[in-house]
Amino acid sequence: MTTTKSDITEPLFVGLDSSTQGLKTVIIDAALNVTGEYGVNFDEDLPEFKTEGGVHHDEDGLTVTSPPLMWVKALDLLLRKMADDGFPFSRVAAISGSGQQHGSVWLNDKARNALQGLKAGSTLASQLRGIFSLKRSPIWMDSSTTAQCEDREMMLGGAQAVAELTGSRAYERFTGNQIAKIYQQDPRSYDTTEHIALVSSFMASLLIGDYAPIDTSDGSGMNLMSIRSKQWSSGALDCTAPGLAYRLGEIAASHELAGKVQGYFVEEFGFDPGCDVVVFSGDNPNSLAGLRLQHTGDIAISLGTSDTVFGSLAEPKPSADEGHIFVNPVDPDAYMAMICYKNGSLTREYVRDLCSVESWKEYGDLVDTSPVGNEGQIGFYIREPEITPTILNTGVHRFGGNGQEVDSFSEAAEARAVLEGQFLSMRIHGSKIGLAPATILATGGASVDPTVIRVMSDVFGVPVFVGESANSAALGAAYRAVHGWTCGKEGKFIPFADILATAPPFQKAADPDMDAHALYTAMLDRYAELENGIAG
Ligand code: 5FX
Repeated sequence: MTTTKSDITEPLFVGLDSSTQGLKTVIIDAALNVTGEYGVNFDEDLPEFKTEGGVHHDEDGLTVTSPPLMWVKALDLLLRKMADDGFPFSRVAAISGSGQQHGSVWLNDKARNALQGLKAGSTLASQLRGIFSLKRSPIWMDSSTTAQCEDREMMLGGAQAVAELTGSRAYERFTGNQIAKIYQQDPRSYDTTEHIALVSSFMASLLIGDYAPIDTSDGSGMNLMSIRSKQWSSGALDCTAPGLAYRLGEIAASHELAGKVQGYFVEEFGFDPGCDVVVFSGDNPNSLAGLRLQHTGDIAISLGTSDTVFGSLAEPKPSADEGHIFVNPVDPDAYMAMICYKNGSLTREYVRDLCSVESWKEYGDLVDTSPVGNEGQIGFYIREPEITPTILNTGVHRFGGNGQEVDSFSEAAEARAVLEGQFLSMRIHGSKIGLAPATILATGGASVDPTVIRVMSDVFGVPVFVGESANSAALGAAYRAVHGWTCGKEGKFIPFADILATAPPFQKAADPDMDAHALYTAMLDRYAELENGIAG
């Protein structure tokens, strides 16, 4: 780790987020106040790439890619917007960033020289358009690599063995399986590739003018890295493609410094030459930092189109059946776990529409007319094929208090069943991957609803806090910029909690009713049994 020195008196810290649909930035000061935000939308601001939602879907319905040059142009445009707004680049002490997880950027043997030799006076894109050995970067929405996943699990001793080694069973979107597919189907492109970056490490590479390392946290989303040794696993590399360790390069802890911003940004935009670039990471790890989940037992439940449950944990407990374990992005000795549900807010809205209510307020009042535990009635609302656990049969399954399947519930029971079912499922599947909440931070649209928060708090038996999640990945990257910069300055690892000491606390929204919690605990086995039955 390089020691840093900065003469900047009122430092600013920049968090960049290269997400699927756009490139955003959140800027904070040393007291962690947000002082500015800027954004570029790929479809609207860069229409020449003809993306929809930032991506291209192939006709096979499985292959999904994005043009990596678009990400370069987006950085040009974003910095230009900031310059036009008079942004004080010279005050930036450190930058870190976030990238959509799993996506990869394939660079040819001209890339390193081009990155190192950038000249002020013309755009990044005009100088870097020739550096890609693949003009279409595979991204996380791609699901075309089932054959490669099957091979990986067979060669490494099964799904659970892959999960134990890399943190997750083989998933189609994970980078190793994407690399294996490209090596098998397009060996020429693989041969002409000198370096394979993640979206996160690629964006950092632009800033430092060299290949930036992949961080251990985003590296955990590749099915290639041992989550325990935090090094590439030779077994996992061997069943992917030859010569891969060289192409992937270095791995670094997420708080380490990747380098200084290169001269191009100093001359072109007025950055301080001492401005540090802290290693970039994935969007989910950055959200963990942005939501300040620094202690074991700090869990966030994000209630969005898809629901996500994630949090910090001390010991990894990988499971082939659900979720992912990543190395923790703010504590190199800890881990984070994450599970995702496809049936989130659209499913809750579907159930609300089944009940004759006009608003979420009326829906909440209706839920309150059915007792906690719903008199043993349990419902499964599978509008979309579910991934946690895998339930491919869509439909609604309702079970009466005696365990018999029934055709309908009263409206009040229906309204309550979807909420209780979703949180019971999160409790069961979260615990299988080691998530044991001490507190929950609820984010996303439905987190403003007091009834939702009450059921969540009672099911888990812990207090629930509420917080902002808009731009949590970019904000997390800005926090990590402060963290990495401080560690660099001190020449040692500083706990992330020390960095966040001045951040305003989240607001408590519910304390659990422990009698209700006991009732939910008593329902867990029956819920799991019924769920097994419908999962088949
Ligand atoms: C996580 O595993 C995912 O695939 C997504 O959340 C992407 O990171 C979105 F960018």
